[in-house]
Amino acid sequence: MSEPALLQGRIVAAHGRHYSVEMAPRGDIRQCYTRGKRSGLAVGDQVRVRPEGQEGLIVEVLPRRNLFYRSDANRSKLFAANIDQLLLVVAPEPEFSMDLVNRALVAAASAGVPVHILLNKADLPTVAQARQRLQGLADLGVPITVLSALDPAAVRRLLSPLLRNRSSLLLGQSGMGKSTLLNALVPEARAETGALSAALGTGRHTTTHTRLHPLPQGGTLIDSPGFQAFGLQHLSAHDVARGFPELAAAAEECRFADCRHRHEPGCAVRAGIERGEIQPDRHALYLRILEENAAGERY
Ligand SMILES: Nc1nc2c(ncn2[C@@H]2O[C@H](COP(=O)(O)OP(=O)(O)O)[C@@H](O)[C@H]2O)c(=O)[nH]1
Ligand SMILES: [Mg+2]
Ligand SMILES: [Zn+2]
Repeated sequence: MSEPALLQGRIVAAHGRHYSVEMAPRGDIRQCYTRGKRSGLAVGDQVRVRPEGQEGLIVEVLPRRNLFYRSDANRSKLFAANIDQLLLVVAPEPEFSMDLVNRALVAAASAGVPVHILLNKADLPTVAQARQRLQGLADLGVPITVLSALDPAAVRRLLSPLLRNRSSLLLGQSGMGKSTLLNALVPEARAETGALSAALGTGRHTTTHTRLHPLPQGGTLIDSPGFQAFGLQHLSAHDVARGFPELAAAAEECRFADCRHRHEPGCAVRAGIERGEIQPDRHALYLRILEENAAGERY
């Protein structure tokens, strides 16, 4: 008996070890799974599938352009593979965490993925303050678009050129408006939106799965669940440094080549902070990530 031919497709949704795969070339969706304990597949992955009835077994993942993920001491959370850009969604209310934004920037830098910040809820008066909090990142060259997901026509006008023919990952804390933005761009997605329920933060309306949506103008948009933590345990000290290009640039002038920019004499990074050229919160986060990662290695 001959084996059925392998099919190829792209993972468009992930639920544990079950994946929805959009099959080439017709675009029909097939429910697929992996054998044994194998996980580590992400939305956006190109895979080869052995058909088994209506379902399929994923037997191979094709090489990735990139893989964007976070990792704590014990486990990794894969966000998406093969993306062209990260759309990092922040909002004034609930107040976004600068720490999480900076961590996402570090993960993106090490995955080689460009980031565009979307400051949502521009209709709220507190948006000016939120924009001010982002000025330091704007100064570092991170593009920022201010918009309101409640105005779908404006969202489409502002974002269409950015999204066309690219694969974009929407990422952000819960409540920032990712699903509302998705609905403005892909009305058929009908993503559930809503305030987080106060009790235990277990919102009925929160997105629980990562899902890829084709865009009407060409390209894809990936919606992901919110996150409250963003570990970077998978990054080496060198990778972490790449996420802080302004520190790396100053570090060329440190007296010691192996300067860790803590209390060493002749540290150009600390001098830059004193002159107001380097943001102290970014430097503090850099040290904190290195400390976390060093502690994680001991587990
Ligand atoms: N005022 C205002 N509220 C918004 C805007 N975008 C989303 N929201 C609200 O913010 C809440 C969270 O939105 P949702 O899209 O579910 O956020 P997600 O958790 O990031 O997917 C919902 O109550 C939305 O109606 C906006 O531009 N302005
Ligand atoms: Mg959502
Ligand atoms: Zn130094």
